[in-house]
Amino acid sequence: MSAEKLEKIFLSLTIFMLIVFLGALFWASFGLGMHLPDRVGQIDPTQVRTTAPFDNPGVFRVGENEYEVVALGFAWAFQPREIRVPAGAKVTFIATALDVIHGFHVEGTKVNFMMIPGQIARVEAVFARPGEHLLICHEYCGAGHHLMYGTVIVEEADWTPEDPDAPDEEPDTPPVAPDATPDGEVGA
Ligand SMILES: [Cu+2]
Repeated sequence: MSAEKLEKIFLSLTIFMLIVFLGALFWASFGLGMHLPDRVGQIDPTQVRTTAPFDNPGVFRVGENEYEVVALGFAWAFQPREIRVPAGAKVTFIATALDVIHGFHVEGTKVNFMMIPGQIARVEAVFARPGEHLLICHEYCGAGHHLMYGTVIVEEADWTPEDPDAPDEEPDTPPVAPDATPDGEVGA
């Protein structure tokens, strides 16, 4: 085979691969909806605890079917540690870190971003099905990195935080009568 022909084959292969890679990029961003977190703003990283909204981390219902999660990452925990939202709701994560760079990844979903001290990250998500997801830090952040995790609990679509029938309101064990002994005998 002549050198010229070999060259043509390699050139065609190169162009073909470039098209494949570009296609993968377009497919990921437009087909799967993957994109970088919005650039929302910056705050003084030493004043995070006293700067709104991070002075009050938590899960807030902000609309009919809209929730806002104000989250903090620090060595080595997330605040809030448990995030509970209904399926199908629009959930906006607003997050930053207190000390070093941490990661915020909700397993099995596209929620995946870095928590950088003072840099505000904002990510919108909709959890389609009820279930429980592990929330993990995926940026190595020190000796306790492997202990840094939380939980995202996706409730049924009709769940609301005020719902008295919500599972988290129910006690795990039935109440025990005050005069019952461990053997089940009623006090004499
Ligand atoms: Cu970490």
